[in-house]
Amino acid sequence: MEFITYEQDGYVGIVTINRERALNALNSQVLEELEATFDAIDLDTTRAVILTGAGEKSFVAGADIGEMSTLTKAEGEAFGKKGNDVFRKIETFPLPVIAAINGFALGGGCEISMSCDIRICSENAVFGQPEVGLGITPGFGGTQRLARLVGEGMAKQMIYTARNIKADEAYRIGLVNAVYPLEELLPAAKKMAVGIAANAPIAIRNCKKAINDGMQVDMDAAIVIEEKLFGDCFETEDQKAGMGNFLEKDKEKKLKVVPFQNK
Ligand code: CO8
Repeated sequence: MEFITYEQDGYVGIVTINRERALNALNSQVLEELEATFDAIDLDTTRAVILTGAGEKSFVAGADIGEMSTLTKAEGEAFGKKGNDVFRKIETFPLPVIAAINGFALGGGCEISMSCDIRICSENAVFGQPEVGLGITPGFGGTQRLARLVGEGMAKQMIYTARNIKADEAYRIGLVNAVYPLEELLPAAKKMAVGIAANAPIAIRNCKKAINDGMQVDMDAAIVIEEKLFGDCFETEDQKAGMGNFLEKDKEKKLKVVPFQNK
């Protein structure tokens, strides 16, 4: 891998986009390496993933403008699909993914953060969808996920004006859950990931699926999705251990890692 580094810290996987000389902009190779990295994450020994960018200035400064500048209509659509496929993989990844946004999150950078489950950022983070200034639409899910996250009116304002917003405004509109001094961002992301990892892994996976799938359908269908995934937790070692620990008053007992494939 040239542009992605992966590190495993206990139950937590840390994926870093590492193309600092281009502010971690996403070209085809970065997207391919990102996909291969997520494909290789061991679902039996990992319980949460952090996605961040290398350096102190940028999370991801967007899709690579140089690479996009000469695309034909068909190639543009194919490039959009390439990004969308990877981002959808992250969005539907069985484990929670926390975006630790350490600087610029513009265009495809804002979009990849929105495919993660949880976004936290540093004080120097800048968010925006500058695409219309470049003569294109947000093409890695921005027209869809931003409206779902911050509401249609605010999403339209950000996309039509192409105006960047700072961390405090991103926090105010609910685009990020918390803002930290830069040096505290990764420790905060790790602390959150470790907290998630201490809970029952099958239950966490089912919660992610229930929320993701339920948000796409009406409430009658959504609660059926929840019922199925709730029922699915029973008879698992997670459920037996989780409730057993409570009933035995043994809160210190760690929940066993259950192989994902055998759930
Ligand atoms: N693509 C390629 N290279 C980039 C990008 C990018 N998105 N962003 C920064 N770089 C490169 C610069 O070209 C520069 O390279 P070099 O040193 O070789 O000249 C290097 O990174 C450092 O950048 P700057 O010198 O510009 O650094 P500054 O601190 O002066 O400015 C900014 C930082 C404000 C972030 C500035 O670099 C910038 O405006 N970057 C572009 C931001 C942007 O517009 N992003 C959106 C791109 S469009 C997009 O993401 C669409 C997604 C959907 C695609 C769908 C496909 C069909």
